[in-house]
Amino acid sequence: MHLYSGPLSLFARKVEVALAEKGLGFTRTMVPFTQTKGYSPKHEAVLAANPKGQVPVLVDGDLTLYDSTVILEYLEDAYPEPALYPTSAAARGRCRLLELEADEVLLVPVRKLMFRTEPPGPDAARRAQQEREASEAEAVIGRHLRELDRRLEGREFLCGGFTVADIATFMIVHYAVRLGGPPIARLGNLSRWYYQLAERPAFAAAISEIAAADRALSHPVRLPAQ
Ligand SMILES: N[C@@H](CCC(=O)N[C@@H](CS)C(=O)NCC(=O)O)C(=O)O
Repeated sequence: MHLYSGPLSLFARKVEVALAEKGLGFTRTMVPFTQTKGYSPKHEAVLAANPKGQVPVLVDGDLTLYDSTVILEYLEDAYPEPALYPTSAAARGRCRLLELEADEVLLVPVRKLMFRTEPPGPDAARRAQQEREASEAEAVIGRHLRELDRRLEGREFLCGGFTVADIATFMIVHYAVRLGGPPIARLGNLSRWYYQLAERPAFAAAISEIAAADRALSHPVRLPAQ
């Protein structure tokens, strides 16, 4: 299998973690990314494979797929062991919804913090406006994190065993933390879950590569005390 990934793409990291958790080998192309130009100019193979021009793109033999959720579902169908989804229809539905909440709901306010890794431009008023919007977004993120903390009360994972819901939620929580979002230390259930996942080799590798990419590419973010 071959994966088109990005150094700071949380969606591509979801796929990398799923591949590693399933013990599947793959080769990888890291598409170019900078904090000033983003993914522009886009990688030709990604443009050819994905009308949205986004990573991740996975090639498995003569099959080419894009979108992390579609890719994770394919991996489960094609390589079922170890399973990354629960077995019952209801539990699978809940698990998919939690993945969607991470990828599409919590992403919205987390996006508002992403300017912090860009080099500060000369326009101080714009930066101040971005910081005001970021603090509104942080309030939304804080509420979402407290809800996750409640959901994890008495639970090791978000839906039964370890699933794609944990992978997607971990990635967006990790991005919120890395972008200077609300600290998770006082949320006992959430931080226990987060640090346990961070020790799994697939997650540890992703965290370490994201940190290396930040050192190489990103403006340093001042993180609040945890
Ligand atoms: N829903 C898609 C989102 C993919 C996505 O947003 N990819 C970003 C990197 S994290 C990208 O390639 N952005 C470039 C662009 O949108 O032009 C997925 O789950 O794969």
